[in-house]
Amino acid sequence: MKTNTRLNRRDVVARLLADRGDLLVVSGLGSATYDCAAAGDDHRNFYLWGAMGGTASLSLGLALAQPDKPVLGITGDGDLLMGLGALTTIGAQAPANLSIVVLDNEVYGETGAQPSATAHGIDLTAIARACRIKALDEITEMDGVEALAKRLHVGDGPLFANIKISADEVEKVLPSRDGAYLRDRFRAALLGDAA
Ligand SMILES: Cc1ncc(C[n+]2csc(CCOP(=O)(O)OP(=O)(O)O)c2C)c(N)n1
Repeated sequence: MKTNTRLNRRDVVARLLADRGDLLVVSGLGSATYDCAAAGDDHRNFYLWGAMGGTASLSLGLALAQPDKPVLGITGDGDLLMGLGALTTIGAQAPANLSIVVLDNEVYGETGAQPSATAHGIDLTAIARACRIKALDEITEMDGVEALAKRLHVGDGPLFANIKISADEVEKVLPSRDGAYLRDRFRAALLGDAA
């Protein structure tokens, strides 16, 4: 059923990570990181606390290094817009195991909700398609999130999805901010004794 209410970011991320299997997750600075932590901290989450614009490129590197594992880069529209060039490299390299998901609230929420380019109609889905990335139609309903959650594991990417979410502020859920710790536990979870 269609609704006029924007999706809640916590509901969206909780659904995407509910049956995560061996999904490796890179989350963008700020809100996307809080959402992933709220869904349940996991050693296979790599939280980007800084490096605005870096989520898509870091996810690409991880996907190329770990071609047998599904990789999800999940971030805000502001973060993706800052590193938009990464989409061209993702399209050129075409890692089948990579998905980039944008939580598009059309603002730079963390710094006071200044409107981003998507508030002015700039179409990230069209940009991803121009980069030869398999972009789903823009998602505005939980049914679409449900379908996306399954696609993350299929391995026929690179996949892109822009999800329109509410710009309402939600409670901050802060995981560790110790970069060395986050790196080491991620490596150990992924590589075991070889880490
Ligand atoms: C290079 C750089 N510029 C600016 C900032 C300040 N900053 C932190 S979060 C943020 C907004 C992020 O917006 P978005 O990715 O859309 O996430 P939202 O908080 O809206 O979910 C900004 C501008 C930063 N951390 N790094």
